[in-house]
Amino acid sequence: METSITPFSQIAARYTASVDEALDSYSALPADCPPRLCEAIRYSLLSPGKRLRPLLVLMSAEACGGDIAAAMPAACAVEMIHSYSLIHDDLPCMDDDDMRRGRPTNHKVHGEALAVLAGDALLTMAFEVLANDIHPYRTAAFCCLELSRAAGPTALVGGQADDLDGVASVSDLPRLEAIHRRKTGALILASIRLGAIIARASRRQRAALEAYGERIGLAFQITDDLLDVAGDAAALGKAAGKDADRGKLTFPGFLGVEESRRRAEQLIAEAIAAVTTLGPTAEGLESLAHHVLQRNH
Ligand code: GRG
Repeated sequence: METSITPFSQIAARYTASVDEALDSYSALPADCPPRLCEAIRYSLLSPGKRLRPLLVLMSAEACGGDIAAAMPAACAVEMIHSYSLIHDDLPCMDDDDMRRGRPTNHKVHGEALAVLAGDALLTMAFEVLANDIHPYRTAAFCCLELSRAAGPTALVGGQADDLDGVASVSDLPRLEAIHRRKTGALILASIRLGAIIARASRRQRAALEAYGERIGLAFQITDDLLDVAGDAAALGKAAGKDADRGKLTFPGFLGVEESRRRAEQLIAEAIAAVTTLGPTAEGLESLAHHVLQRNH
């Protein structure tokens, strides 16, 4: 008998419309926010990204028997942080990119100053959303702590700082992995932990999710590097081949394409093995893990 696996796009569609609706509502800011700033915020926040991190929050909560609606503010908060980091990453003083998600980058449309402020606003809004909309307050405080650590100087911001001067100084694979664990992995892991916190996951559930999250984060970065080598700019919505142009050290640069692919496959297999212990409620996380390997953008 053939076993039918539900395609990821179909599983993701169960969540993305409500995530987009919630992001739309959170960014419909009152008149005290200057309209130009509001437009710049919404330009990036509502642009068509994969919503991978919000999906991880919601699917992790669901995997632990939690309520998706209760986790939605946290799903939006991580997307706000992600969106701010992309706006700032694209600035001329950082990666200087013209295209993101198939559209001109925020500063190309709104100007550099407003793009910086839109990023600042999103970073701040993320914590307001958690503090205001996660209940009870104690859970909100845990969520704020988790997200602030993942977005802060020892994780996202620190990883980005290292990456900026990494062109010259990264000389070994463990160091490259350490940078990506902070720059990309920390927010992915935090997304999973937020879902677990809100769903009041047990110690056993948390351990399975941690093992999953660590592997997914690294595999995601490896496939990101592979797409930069071999991806199609139209599907990516941004230029391909930029890492090599900038002399950036990447996983394919260290390991070669074949070995990088093999490594990503192994990480994904381990991630899936960890999360299947949670039973059928982890279907979404399993499907997302397969998708990380198969994605073309
Ligand atoms: C500026 C503090 C600061 C941090 C920037 C996000 C980031 C750190 C750098 C982006 C560079 C990059 C390509 C990193 C690889 C992993 C990554 C974050 C990819 C983009 O995430 P996706 O693929 O994007 O989930 P979408 O557009 O689908 O949301």
